[in-house]
Amino acid sequence: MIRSLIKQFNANFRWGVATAAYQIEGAVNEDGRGPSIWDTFSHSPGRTFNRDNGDVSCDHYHQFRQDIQLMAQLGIPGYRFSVSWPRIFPTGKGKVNSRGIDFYDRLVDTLLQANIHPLITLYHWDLPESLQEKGGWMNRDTAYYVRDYAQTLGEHLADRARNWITHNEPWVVSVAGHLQRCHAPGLKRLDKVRVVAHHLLLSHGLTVEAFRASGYGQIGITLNLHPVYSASDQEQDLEAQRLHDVFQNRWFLDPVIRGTYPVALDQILPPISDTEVKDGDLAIISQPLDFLGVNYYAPHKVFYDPAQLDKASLLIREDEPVTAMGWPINAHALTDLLVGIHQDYGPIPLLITENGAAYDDVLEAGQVHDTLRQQYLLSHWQAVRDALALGIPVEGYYLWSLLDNFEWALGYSKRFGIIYVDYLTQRRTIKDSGLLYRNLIQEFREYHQKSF
Ligand code: GCO
Repeated sequence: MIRSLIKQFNANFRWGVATAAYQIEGAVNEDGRGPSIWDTFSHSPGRTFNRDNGDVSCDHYHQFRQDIQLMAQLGIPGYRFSVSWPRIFPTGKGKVNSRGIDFYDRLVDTLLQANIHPLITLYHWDLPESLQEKGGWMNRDTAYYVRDYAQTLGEHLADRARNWITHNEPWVVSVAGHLQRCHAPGLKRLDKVRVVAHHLLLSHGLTVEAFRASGYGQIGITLNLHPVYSASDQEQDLEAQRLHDVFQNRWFLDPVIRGTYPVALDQILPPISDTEVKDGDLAIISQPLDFLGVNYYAPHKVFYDPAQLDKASLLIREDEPVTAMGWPINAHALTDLLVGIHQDYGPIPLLITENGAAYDDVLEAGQVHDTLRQQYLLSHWQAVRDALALGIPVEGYYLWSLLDNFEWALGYSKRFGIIYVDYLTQRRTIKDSGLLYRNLIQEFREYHQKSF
């Protein structure tokens, strides 16, 4: 099965795993790190499951050598991680905290010694709390502080780390953080949500510009994208499909790749003014990228619901297979998504920067038999193969996640790792899915060695 699968992946295909700083590092008060909005949010009553927070998490800040050792043991060639901005600038700007830089220096060096290539996300949601006090993403200045922070990281790491992602899922930051109140900073600002998104995108563009000027390597952005299907072929459901696609996907794809906001966005969200989108902003936002990062977990099937901003609600049938997140499992939709992006947005190289599944894993006699996760992964690797066979330029796949970790508002209740973490002892156990990934990568390597 695996052998026939890997033939479609060329020798340069990048296999990897992904994590994010606040979800794994812990050590929130160490070496001069400042507080982030996720510290504040997770320490506020009622915000996270079980009042869980990232104070200790997987303690990766101290355990990173062991974690890299585990990756090496599995033969994983690529690692996507994010940098904690408040470790570098405890208040978001001003004087660099060199102990923060030192940690990522050690991390990158240790990865390279193990022959693992870093892919660094600059912003995976942990805004320094001091900047939130000045309006956070509602304040245009934040975009410029991102660029300065990014530039600092580039100066220190780009001699060794050559692959960068500006943002992870700016849709989630905008909507979950500033409309639905379920993520930090926990606001409900319908009047500001488009401004928030715009500032996120502006910071992306400014960072790309700075990295190009300094020659820091390859850079792209990661979006959470969902192929959208209609629950029926009735006119109203089709309208819901169209608007949901604009809201969920095109709100971010269009400005980044085409330099425009979709016109239909005005039907969904209050308009944004010319003083907020300044002349030249969209040109900055839409500079050519080296790749588009795609996070894919599940499709959205929608029906017409006039109560929603985008006139769409998700339809999940009771008998449909879902993961522990309640997300429908549909690997074919990943192929559809990749084909659709390619058709609509042109030949930009695609990197799958996240894909994976949560299940209620059980650790028994030192093993985790996560059969359902293995099925999920296999079917999604096949879906990537199918896209490659259709000529879609997919260049890599980063599995979410290396470790079980802090799943944001859901705390430690959801396990996404291919490595099980016992949070009491910090003991790691490779799950069966980890062994499957090892086999895939090993077969891939052997196949390509033979073909040279
Ligand atoms: C996201 C983030 C990850 C999540 C993962 C599972 O997509 O929300 O990038 O941090 O943990 O996607 O929900």
